[in-house]
Amino acid sequence: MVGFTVIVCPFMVQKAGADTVSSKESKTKNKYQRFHLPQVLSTTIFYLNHNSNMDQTEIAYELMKAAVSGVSKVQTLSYIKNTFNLTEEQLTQILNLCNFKFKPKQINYKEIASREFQIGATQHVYPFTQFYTFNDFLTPKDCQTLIEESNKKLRPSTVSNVKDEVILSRARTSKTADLPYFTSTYLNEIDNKITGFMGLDPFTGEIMQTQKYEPGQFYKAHTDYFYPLTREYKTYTEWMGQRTWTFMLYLNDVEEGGETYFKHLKLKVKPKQGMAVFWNNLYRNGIPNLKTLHEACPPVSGEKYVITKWFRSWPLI
Ligand SMILES: O=C(O)CCC(=O)C(=O)O
Repeated sequence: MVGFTVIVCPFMVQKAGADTVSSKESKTKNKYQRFHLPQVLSTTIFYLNHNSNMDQTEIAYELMKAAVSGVSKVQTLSYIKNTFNLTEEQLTQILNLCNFKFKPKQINYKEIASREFQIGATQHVYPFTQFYTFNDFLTPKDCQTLIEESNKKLRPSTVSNVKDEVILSRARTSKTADLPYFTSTYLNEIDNKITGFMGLDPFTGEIMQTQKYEPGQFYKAHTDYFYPLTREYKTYTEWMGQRTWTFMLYLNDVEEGGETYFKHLKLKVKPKQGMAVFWNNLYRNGIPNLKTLHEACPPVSGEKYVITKWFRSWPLI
């Protein structure tokens, strides 16, 4: 268990071997790996635009990019309406152009949970909780490139709220950078690598984000899933549904501190450059798993950069 400070870990650690990858699973992975996401996005909009003028098409493309990034419906629509100064009617027309899928009647959470990862993935066994690590997922060079990319775009980190407004919180003092795959070939390659590794539908993935912590900065205990039966849940899950898997990647070693602490698993993960940590936020039946509650401890000395990519339960396109 290199790279971990385990306070008390009562459960076994298990390596996932190549022979555990079923042929059905491999086919699913290959099917998804064929996608080139920016291309799919522009092709989709191209075929939808035959009834619209160029301006509408461009606005619809902007809307679609925000939506597939994982931005909530309420924030996306208000951003598009205000930026392009649209009436309600124009907004509706443009939204219709995107031809988004509706929420499926049933979501197959068992299928989402049924991941078999490539050789080298280590499963940390806890009852009913899927938690894994993978060393050297990215090279030090890629980590450095992503740090440099992120440094150009940092903004204060925000927290979720009912209206999905930009809200800062004393519980989260880090900085965030958005890394959308449709803005560069390089980011698309990295994003594809993550999505291919997870074997999930690429359009269930939110865009990658970097979180940067300076000494003393933190993100207090939180869950990545949205709490069902709350107004906030409705806001964030109307498009793309509940968060399912979290894929997290440490971009640098941290001199001291900066661990990710899963209090209910009694597990403290020490950042290690290139190492991925990924877990299912839900039980296999789709019910949120409180044991995935975690916090980002403040670095004591040295900075910390981590990439997060969240997956959802259904795709819009
Ligand atoms: O930085 C970490 O260790 C955890 C990050 C995190 O929990 C988040 O961004 O949701």
